[in-house]
Amino acid sequence: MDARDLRRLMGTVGTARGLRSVRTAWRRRCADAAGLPRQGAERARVPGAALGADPGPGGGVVRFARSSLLVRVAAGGAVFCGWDGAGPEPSYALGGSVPEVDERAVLEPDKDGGWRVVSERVLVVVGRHGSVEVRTPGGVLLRRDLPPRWWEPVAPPAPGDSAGPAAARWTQRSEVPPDARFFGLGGRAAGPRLREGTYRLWNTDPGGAFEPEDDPLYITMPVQLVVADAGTHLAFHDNSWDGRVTLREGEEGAGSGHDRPGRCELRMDGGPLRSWVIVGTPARVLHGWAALTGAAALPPAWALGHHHARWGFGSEAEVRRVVAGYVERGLPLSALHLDIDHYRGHRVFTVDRERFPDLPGLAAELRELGVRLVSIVDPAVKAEPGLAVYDSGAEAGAFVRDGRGRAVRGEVWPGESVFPDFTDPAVRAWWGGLYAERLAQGFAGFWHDMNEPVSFVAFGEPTLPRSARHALEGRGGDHREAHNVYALAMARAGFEGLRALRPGERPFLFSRSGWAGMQRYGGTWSGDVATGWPGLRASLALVLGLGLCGVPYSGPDVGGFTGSPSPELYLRWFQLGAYLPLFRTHAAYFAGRREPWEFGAEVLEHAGAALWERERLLPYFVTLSHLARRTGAPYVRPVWWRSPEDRALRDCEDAFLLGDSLLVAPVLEQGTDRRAVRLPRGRWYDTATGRAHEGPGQVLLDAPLSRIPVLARAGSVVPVKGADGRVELEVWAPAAGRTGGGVLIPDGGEGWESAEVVRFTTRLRDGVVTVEQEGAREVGYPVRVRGGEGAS
Ligand code: NBV
Repeated sequence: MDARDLRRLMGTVGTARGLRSVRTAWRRRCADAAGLPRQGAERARVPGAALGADPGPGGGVVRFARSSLLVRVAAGGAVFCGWDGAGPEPSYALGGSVPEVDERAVLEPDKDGGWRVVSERVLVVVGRHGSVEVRTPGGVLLRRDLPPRWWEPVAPPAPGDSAGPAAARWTQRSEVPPDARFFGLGGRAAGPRLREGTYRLWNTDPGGAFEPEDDPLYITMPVQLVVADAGTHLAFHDNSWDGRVTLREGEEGAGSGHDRPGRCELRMDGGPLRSWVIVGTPARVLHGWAALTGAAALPPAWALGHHHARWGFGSEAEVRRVVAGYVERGLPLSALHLDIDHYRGHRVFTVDRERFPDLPGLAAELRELGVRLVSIVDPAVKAEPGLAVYDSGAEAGAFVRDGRGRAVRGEVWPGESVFPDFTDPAVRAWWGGLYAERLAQGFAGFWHDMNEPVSFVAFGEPTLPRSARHALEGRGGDHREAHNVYALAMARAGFEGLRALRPGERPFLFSRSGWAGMQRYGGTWSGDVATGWPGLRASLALVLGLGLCGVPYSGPDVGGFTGSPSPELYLRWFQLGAYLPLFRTHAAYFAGRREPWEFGAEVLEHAGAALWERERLLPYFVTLSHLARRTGAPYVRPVWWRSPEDRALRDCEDAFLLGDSLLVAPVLEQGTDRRAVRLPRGRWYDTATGRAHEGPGQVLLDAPLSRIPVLARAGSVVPVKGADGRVELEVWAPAAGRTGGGVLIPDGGEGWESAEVVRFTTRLRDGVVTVEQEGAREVGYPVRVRGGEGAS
């Protein structure tokens, strides 16, 4: 029993739930003891020597003494490697289609008995014993995978052993350039730069609120983004099993002047050994990743405004009071979220009619005020005959079962519960249909929670037994393989259900847990971040890290999930949140209030300013949401996005780029009214003062309580909402002799109509800033020129 177990156990001792969670933990242990293959003696296997190769489209198969390797370069330059017959499909990560191969890529013999695939974008060198190097076309090494090693059961399962053969574990070590930095692996609170250490690949509710050192969290992904002088690459191991990644940074000129490469070791408990590597600039890599795993869902425009949530609003009257608080103070509000307390006894797809007697009426009333209602949706269904969702699910055989065919029971908020098997297409269709009830209640958006999935246990892992059976799209398998894709498949069910129910509207959905490819269905949020300055820093780390894994839409619980932030901490969190895609205040019922007026007049004034600035930037945010969908570039990008070769920027974790035009430097420390800001190359204007600063370099900027430093790139065009509500262009003067530009993607807000990209170019001619709109004689929007006050 570890510290987390003990914490959990102590919290539930003596309660009915506590007793049930002891029972669930015990059941889970027994189920796994009986239902999982026994891990007997194992034998190590390596590929052995290369014997020959069979060229095929985009590459071919290299045959080794004890294995084979399929190497294939896709049309966009992504490299696929699959050992032991593994191909790209079946995959939960891919967006539904395997990319076409690069017909011009050819497999040819290399020196020393190895092979290589030569293509336009990348060179792949397969060593005689199974190492795989990915190099730039010019031959610069980006990544070297050493020959893999499998651990296989020596003996077949005993006759009558229903659990089947034990899985083959495998290990792969890789080397990267000595100066490389690692990012990604899903949502890691200690990031965005991943320090040396071991990171587990197993989606986990940390229980209680998490601190930066808590790991893993709700979203893990075997996706590494590696940034080095030699170039940037993304490596994805398409395998949803439990695993561990150990990272070690390299060192230049280590020991007797030799470089020590960065290292990464991946150990998986089972599943295929296959990977994709995408190389290029960060923008190209993320574009390639989106092409592989699917374009990000486009949130409706209202989802880019401010959201207010709370676990424990308690009643319709309380909801009205909070919304009125915003309205009376003239503060913009886009959405209000109802948590599990609005359900009847925490039962999903029900309403507590005593406390919420007329939800459709409330929804309509709020809609008049421009506020949408968003509903939490938990996957666990109370195991209660007579409950419509339970009955229809039981009849359809929708719930996850054990090896003996009985529905697996767990303990969640409504009590003893069962869990839909979202890896079954028929179950997804059934579940998707249930959102009709939510739509009828007036909800416009959906917030998936507890989908790691969580089942409370007094000891052991708070999830389903590893032996639980899953459909896995008809292939059949168990929870060891299904666990990490459970929430991804739930998001698919919700998204597809909503599309069918409301074909004219784009669904708004965000999910606590997920996996590679989850962006196809929606976004995510931080989960239960602990209130405190470290939690504020973790909030930014999560958004940046997830963005680099292809999930562009996310944001934290502003103010933190627990406790009561000081007015200063609340304000700094609010100011950061205003520049993140999901801008939502949220907290637990046992935490202090989070309304901006609860922290005194000064905080209200400054939080109000942040809210209005967000409102003003909405056309920019909408444009960024479209760009994320079209190009794979996250709204929130690390400062090294356009200059990954700048090593000082690679290590900068306390600021970010919002799109191409803005650099945001939040205050992450208490008692600060000035902060250092590291600038990428080029000229940047402090948007508060108009003063110009030249990058690369570091500047010290004022950060009074009233605002955080935000800089605009010289030459950029930022579409904003003017005083009359219409779009206007804020143009930041280009430096002398330079040009600049920007885009606007105007959007109706909720439907599927395709939006045209409007492109602008800016110039400084004879001291005058000019703007041109592509394909138009005149610029079709009011222009406001800023900056140009001279450099410092
Ligand atoms: O549904 C209650 C909470 C929710 O407010 C929070 O945002 C989720 O992350 N939920 C977790 C379950 C309870 C956690 C203690």
